[in-house]
Amino acid sequence: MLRVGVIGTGMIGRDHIRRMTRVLAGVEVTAVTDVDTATARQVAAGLSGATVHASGTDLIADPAVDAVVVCSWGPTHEQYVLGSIAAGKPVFCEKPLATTQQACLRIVEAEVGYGGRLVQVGYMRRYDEAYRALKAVVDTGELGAPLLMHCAHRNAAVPGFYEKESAITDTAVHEIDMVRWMFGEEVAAARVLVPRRSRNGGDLQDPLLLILEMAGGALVDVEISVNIRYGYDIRGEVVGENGTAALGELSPVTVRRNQQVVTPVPADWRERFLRAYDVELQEWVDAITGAGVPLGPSAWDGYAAAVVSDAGVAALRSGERVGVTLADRPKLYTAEVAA
Ligand code: NAD
Ligand code: ISE
Repeated sequence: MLRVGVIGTGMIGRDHIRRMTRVLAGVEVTAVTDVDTATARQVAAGLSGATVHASGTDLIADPAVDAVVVCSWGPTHEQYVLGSIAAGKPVFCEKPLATTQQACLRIVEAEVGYGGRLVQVGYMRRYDEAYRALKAVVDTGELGAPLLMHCAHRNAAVPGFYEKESAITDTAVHEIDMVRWMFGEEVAAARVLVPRRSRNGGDLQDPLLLILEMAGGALVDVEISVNIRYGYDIRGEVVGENGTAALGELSPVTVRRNQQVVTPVPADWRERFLRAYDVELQEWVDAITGAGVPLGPSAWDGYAAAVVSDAGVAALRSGERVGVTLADRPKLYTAEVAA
């Protein structure tokens, strides 16, 4: 049984605790912490015998914690991931790995210094049935070379702390990771086009159109709309030389009634990616309890996503095309996405 400590008991922290205690096998939550101590205590009250720690640092040091799950706000991730590496404990960190590429590189360097993989980043789309099916089609080569991918990432609404750049650093960062994985190559450059502003978004520039140039020449466009009200809608279509392939409609039911056809749209990411998060964390638990090494998105993937995300932010600010330059990839990550 893998004994996990969870840092951050907000929305996704509670959701991951629910799945680790009620859905997944081979894992128990033995410790929690949150700067909002009342929330952590409330969550622990629903668990059998979980310790509430005063800080993430205390939780990492707890001998009853074999592995750490970081679900606190992005700017706190670096500290807890570095702390886990220093303690030699596997750490699953929600995206983003850290909020700057420099911080991500420090994590990569710490892991390389440790001499083996300990870090996995929460890019759960790689575990989604629809994305996996889409990648399987692309990998057969039956579409020919991929030329374009059209994506839409639509949120019904976003929280108050969401800032101008969050559309790229917090939201489109999922597509940034996904296209590196989908095409097995790095992103070479980013551009951002700014359309007319939605009145639903207040001061935010919403929507945005992010254009990614892949190293192999394919172009990816990502519509990022984060106040679209009608629901949480994730789309993706690959255009190849001989055909196209798209994520399917995800609702298991369509209702025809009163001269209308109604297909439900998920409310948010918890509903849309429910199964993907389950598979992601179950595979992580199995890998850690098995060979002791995580197999999912690595610290290098987290770093690469941060560099592209920074390029996207620079492109948004300047209106220019911004190239992506990655550091040399350490040998520890050589089996990863080809440059
Ligand atoms: P949230 O605000 O609901 O929860 C974050 C929690 O972290 C809060 O309870 C806060 O008090 C706590 N916290 C902040 N600083 C802390 C610290 N130093 N130590 C301990 N606890 C601390 O936010 P959320 O929506 O749950 O997001 C948390 C993280 O998960 C973010 O990095 C976010 O990007 C990521 N996330 C990922 C997905 C996904 O689809 N993979 C979805 C939502 C959120
Ligand atoms: C949130 O943090 C997530 O990661 C969701 O998957 C994404 O859709 C949302 O835009 C982010 O704010």
